[in-house]
Amino acid sequence: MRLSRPSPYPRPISTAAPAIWKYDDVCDFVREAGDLITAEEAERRVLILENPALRGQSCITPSLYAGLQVILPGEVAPAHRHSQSALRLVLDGEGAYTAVDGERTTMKRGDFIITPSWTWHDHGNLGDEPVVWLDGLDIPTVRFFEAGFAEKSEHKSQTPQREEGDSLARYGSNMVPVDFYQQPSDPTKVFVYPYRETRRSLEKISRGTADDHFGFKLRFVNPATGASPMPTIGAFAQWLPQGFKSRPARCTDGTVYVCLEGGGQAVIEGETHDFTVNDVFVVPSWKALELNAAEDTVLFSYSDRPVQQMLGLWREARL
Ligand code: GTQ
Repeated sequence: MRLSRPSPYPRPISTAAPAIWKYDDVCDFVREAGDLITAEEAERRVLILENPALRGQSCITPSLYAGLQVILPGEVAPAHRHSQSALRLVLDGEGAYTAVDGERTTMKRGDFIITPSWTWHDHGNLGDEPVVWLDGLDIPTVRFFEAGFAEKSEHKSQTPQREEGDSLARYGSNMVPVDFYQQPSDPTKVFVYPYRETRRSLEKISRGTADDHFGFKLRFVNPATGASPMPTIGAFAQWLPQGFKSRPARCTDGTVYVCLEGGGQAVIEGETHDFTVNDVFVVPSWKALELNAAEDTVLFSYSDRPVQQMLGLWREARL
């Protein structure tokens, strides 16, 4: 036994550090990884973006994982499923697909694709160039709860059961099957949110008045419930018009940002990080973030916000 005072801090002091990964720099490592090992040998060939203050823990925030996955022409990342939920944000190259529970989707740059908990998934590259995407998973969250299961399929690739686009037509076109109902904690059956549509929405609303703190920011939802697409990871997209300078804001969800278009500066607790296309940066819990856009900029982001909200813990402060 130990006598100690269980003293909560007056406010969060994150163990994670702010950090940025410049795509130009990591690109060489991604290429090198492609030479060292095949996707099949690796099961998943991924460069983990490890938070510099959380060495050896394979996480970018205490609750979330981030990695850059690369798949070369002709390769297959074999089918498996696990308790951990995953998102993909396609960054570079064309011609890859990901298959989720029997339906393939062609991966296009900026597409936000999900593989909810315990769904079968495999990836393949039918094109003629390497394809790179960012993986975001809730690995540390599932590890915290000691609730993880995983299973490999006996088949390398899933045989498509439905035509490409079936899920989007059935669940993602402002309609759902007539007898289909879900709880907010159920993951969406829409497993791709095409960038073409995200961008069109952002561009359209950007003609209005920007929010002082967030510019034009939307959250991705399960259209059947209005809740987060997956219960453990929330995802967002925002448009910052050229010249926009946000006011600072803090939130309790440590957040991973990816620049899809444009570029500018992320000022985290007063420290400036220049970002441009495909750069990834992380803002730990309760660190103040200011965003400056040098040109019209699109940011994708993800965090554990839905978990904190379900637990009644989430807070935000607009400064
Ligand atoms: O694509 O299934 O980055 O299982 C880490 C674990 C990707 C995946 C990762 C995974 C995957």
